[in-house]
Amino acid sequence: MFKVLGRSTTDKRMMLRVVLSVLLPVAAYPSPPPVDCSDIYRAGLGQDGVYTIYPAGPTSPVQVYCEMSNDQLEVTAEKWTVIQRRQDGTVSFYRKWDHYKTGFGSAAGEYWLGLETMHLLTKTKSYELRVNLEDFDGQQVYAHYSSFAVGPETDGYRLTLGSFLRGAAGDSLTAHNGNKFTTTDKDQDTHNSNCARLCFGGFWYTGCFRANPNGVYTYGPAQPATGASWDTFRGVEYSLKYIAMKIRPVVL
Ligand SMILES: [Ca+2]
Repeated sequence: MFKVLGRSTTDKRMMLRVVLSVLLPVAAYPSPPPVDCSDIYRAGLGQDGVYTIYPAGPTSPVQVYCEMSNDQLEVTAEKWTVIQRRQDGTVSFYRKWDHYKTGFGSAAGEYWLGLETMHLLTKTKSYELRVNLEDFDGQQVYAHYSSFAVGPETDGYRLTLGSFLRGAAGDSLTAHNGNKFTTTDKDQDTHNSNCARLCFGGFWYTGCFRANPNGVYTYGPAQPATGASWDTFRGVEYSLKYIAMKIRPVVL
């Protein structure tokens, strides 16, 4: 029976919050503002799409794509925040340090969220990573990692990756663990030359890569190895149809 009389003040506040979350426009959140897509989902917004998050506080909005739907086997309140996506070649990823730092592209399409935002996100919560891939034959695979974090700019936005957990894509990212980020104008890789220039992207290059998600979008076979590739899926000389990197808080 739905009991109205005798409801405690706390209950009434809860009800008010639920009603407000339904009635208020998308931009109006209870404080603190959402930091990632999990927060947005908890605020009552459950559709996949573009939302605004505030990893650096209420005055610094960032547009992001949220994947809210669950996999069949994964029913969890933690939702995916897409940090990188390639799908049609409409956005150039051959960019300099400042662009990789602040982000570029469109959250509705191809984009890079930005190293500073990735750092702010991953320093406050523990995140896991999934990379979704598709080739031009329609094969869809993924690689799932137990954790993902990006260090501060003063340490070159170094990548700290957990273990490869599962996924038919195989593990092409562990080789990049512990590396600083390299762009055409900032060489922090272990190669004699600059891997961003050699491979036409920006990434946590080593000497140079096993995964090149930010390489050139070139529709399949790519020689030399400059495409958007994943070695353990189609090899380094194949540019994939779709690559997306996404993170969500780890359920403890
Ligand atoms: Ca180098």
